[in-house]
Amino acid sequence: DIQLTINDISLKVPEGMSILDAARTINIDIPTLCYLKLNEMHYNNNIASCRVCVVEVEGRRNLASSCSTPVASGMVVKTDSLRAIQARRAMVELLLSDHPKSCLTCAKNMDCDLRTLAAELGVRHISYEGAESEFEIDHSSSSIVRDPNKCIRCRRCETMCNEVQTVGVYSAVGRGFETVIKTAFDLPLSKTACTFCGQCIAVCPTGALVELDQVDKVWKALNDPNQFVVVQTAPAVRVALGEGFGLEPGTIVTGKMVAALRRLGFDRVFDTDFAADLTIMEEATELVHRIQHGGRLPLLTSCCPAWVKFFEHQFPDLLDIPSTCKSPHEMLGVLIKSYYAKTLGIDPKNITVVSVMPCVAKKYEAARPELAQGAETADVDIVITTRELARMIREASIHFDHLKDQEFDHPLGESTGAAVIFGATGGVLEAALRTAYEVLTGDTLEKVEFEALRGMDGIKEAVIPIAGRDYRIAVIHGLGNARSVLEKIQAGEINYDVIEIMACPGGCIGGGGQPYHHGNMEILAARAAAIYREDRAKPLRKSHENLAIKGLYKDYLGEPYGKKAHQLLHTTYTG
Ligand code: HC0
Ligand code: SF4
Repeated sequence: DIQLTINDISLKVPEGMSILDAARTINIDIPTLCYLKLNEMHYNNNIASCRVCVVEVEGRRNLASSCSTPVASGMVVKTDSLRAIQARRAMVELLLSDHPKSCLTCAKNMDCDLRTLAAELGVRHISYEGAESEFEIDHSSSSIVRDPNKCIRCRRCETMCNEVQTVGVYSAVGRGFETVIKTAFDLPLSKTACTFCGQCIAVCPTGALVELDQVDKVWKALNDPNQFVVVQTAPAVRVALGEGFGLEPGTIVTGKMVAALRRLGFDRVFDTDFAADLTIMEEATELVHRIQHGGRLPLLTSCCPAWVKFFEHQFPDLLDIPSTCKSPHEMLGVLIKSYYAKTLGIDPKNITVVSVMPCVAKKYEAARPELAQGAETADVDIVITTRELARMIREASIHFDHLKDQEFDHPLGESTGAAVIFGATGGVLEAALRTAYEVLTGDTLEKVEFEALRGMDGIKEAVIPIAGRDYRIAVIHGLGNARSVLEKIQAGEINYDVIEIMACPGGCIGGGGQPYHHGNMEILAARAAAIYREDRAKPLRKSHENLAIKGLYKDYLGEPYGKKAHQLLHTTYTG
């Protein structure tokens, strides 16, 4: 261990630790801006470019960046000297000198790390007059808006996209204050290999990367007397939406969310969880079908649109292995426009389906031609994120905290515990196993929890024996982890029967459209715990026990994986 002194406190820390981390062990906080470390994701942006974390080290002439300077024996550090504070303030002033002064109207407004830091450091004027840059704003995609003028060159997006997701959309060009973060050949995002996972948005400290805001489109539909507006909510939204109203991370707000959606004026409030149960019926039958007919294995889950776009770009030779199941919210959308429209006697053209998702890639997914224009109408018309829903609720001046719990509408609001766990990494396969076990053995599964599939490990594996056959299973989250496993499959080094892949670390609970975690990974853990609590509280915890699903097959769809199901619930991929 290394002994040093920070602000007159003597401490011992392991060799190699940074001054910043050492200070944090004794609850001394040093402000940071570009620095971000997310252990659970193996993400570390440590480029020391912003110099906001500078401290004084006795005997050194220059201030040291605490994030990148390792501790040394006998070191004497001052984190709060006037010189350090003034230097930090000067760095923030310099960043603000060429930053657009549109904070009042910026989408990141209350969530901006730069703005928070300026306030915390007491920046009261900007001494430097820098010309503001005039880059074009990239509106090319249906998921993400990129405003390079608000970029502060922290390179968090680059680290996330290149190292964690291994998509490699961004790179830094130039040096020092002249650095610009660009896409290859300066192409608009829609022309790159971007998967729209939105993880760059999740780590961007400013408004340089935000979701495409579709709140006004929803307001318009709600105010159109000719439109019957149906909303559905993803599993992960109910365990994160409360954070938008200051509730503790991990607070379950399902009932309040439903009440808020009714107050906003939606004609029906349905649950994507219903379609998650339906997905289990379709996907489990598809797996059994492949095994019985010598189809190609592994079967890959296909509910994550960023993951789908990733394999379409990166593994075009594997296009026949993903499940052909549409993602649950698309399934629910098409059922609302067909089955439910018929029940109501409404022309599907007069129905608007809005999905509330933890995800920004779902916006792009809903706009994919085969899901949006191939049919007479789109499966899903508008997708908003958890953050956008929180904004809508605030715009309507609803006191979220005071709402009384309400229930989803019938029948497309019925769901089991198996559906809600879709929101956490490992949940889709755990749900599938609960059903596969009972269908294949005819026995009752007493212990429904599959602990081996839970938790934040990037790649989890299990071998589960069912009815005399061993099922080899893998659960992966994060696109970099997915790439490494798929490359091994391509090379014939390993194989599985079925693999769940989610693009975002933690699964949907960590989606790019969720309230910002600002680097606090305990928030993801709290959301995951809430997902599993919600599952335990459900009277039914296996998808095939969902009575509304049974009714749907009986009255409308026929057999799982049958003709009508194929027509409505399955899709194709293009390389
Ligand atoms: Fe997910 Fe979904 S679980 S992708 O992770 O499958 O976004 O929450 O809604 O569609 O159900 C996201 C979350 C969903 C879908 C479901 C799946
Ligand atoms: Fe990379 Fe995902 Fe951001 Fe696209 S959305 S640039 S894939 S991190």
